[in-house]
Amino acid sequence: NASIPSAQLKFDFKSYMLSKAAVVNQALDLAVPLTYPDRINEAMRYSLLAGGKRIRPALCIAACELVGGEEKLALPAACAVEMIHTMSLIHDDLPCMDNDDFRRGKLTSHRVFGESIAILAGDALLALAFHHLSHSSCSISPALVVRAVAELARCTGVQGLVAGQIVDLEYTGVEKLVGVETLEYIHVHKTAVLLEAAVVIGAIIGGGVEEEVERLRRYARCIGLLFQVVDDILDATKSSEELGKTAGKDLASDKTTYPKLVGLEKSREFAEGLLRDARLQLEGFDAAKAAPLVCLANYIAYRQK
Ligand code: GRG
Repeated sequence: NASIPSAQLKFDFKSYMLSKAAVVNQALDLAVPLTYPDRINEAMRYSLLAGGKRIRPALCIAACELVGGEEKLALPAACAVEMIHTMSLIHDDLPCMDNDDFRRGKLTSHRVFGESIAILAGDALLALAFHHLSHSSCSISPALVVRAVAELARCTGVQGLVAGQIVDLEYTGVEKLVGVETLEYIHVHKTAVLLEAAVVIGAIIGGGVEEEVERLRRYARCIGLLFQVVDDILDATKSSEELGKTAGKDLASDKTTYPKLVGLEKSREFAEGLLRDARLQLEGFDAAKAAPLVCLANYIAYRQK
């Protein structure tokens, strides 16, 4: 711990995450009122308020605060990112994609509302995300809001989540392991881009200068890939008891993971390197203000699931 600044050691990460999640949950609740036509609003609310960890909104708000912006400035953007995340989960779970029955410990949207409503709930959340972001506080310059909208659009479409999903689908059911480059392409596009958008949009909305925004982009790229490498390591080191609970899902069989390609030791070294690089990007900032983002990177690296 000797190398960790005392401001970061003192920082209460758990309380920070709980307080950001509470603010975001309240704003998301207000963003989707139960108006006519009820069923689609119910479906949107069902997935949006299903209790995700709210990592992306926390990243967005933390980046905004780090460059000197207030929490409330970033709140619409933080909600917009979570709306995109939620819609991507709804579509990912569909029978034509991963065909999952459970998400966040609850039945998936299509299992509760049927496939048509689940697709439409995803579509509606996608549109609402941009609507919400474009209605950010009028104290933010319209030019910054447009930059944020462009950032979110890029990471959502064919340069982002959609690209990751399509390449992932191409290799689903293929027995051969994919190469490291393809695996990284899938991880970067399916997972890292949205974490990057969350951080970068927060920094833009908070009024960060170009150099700060780009430093935070590099931080986010590292933690985005780290998220998936750690996921792969956790999959590889799951106890046989835990594997039993997920029997029927293709955890151990056909999915390519970093440990399968390069071994557990090299995967761990890769993860450590990504965490180091992420933290390096934060070194130029005030240590106390950077504490939430340092702790978020540590959380992603050391989480147990
Ligand atoms: C975006 C137009 C558009 C379509 C969707 C289906 C699809 C294209 C993309 C799939 C994206 C996907 C499901 C990526 C996985 C992301 C991921 C790491 C999820 C888990 O994130 P956590 O742990 O989850 O933050 P919680 O539940 O806590 O929010």
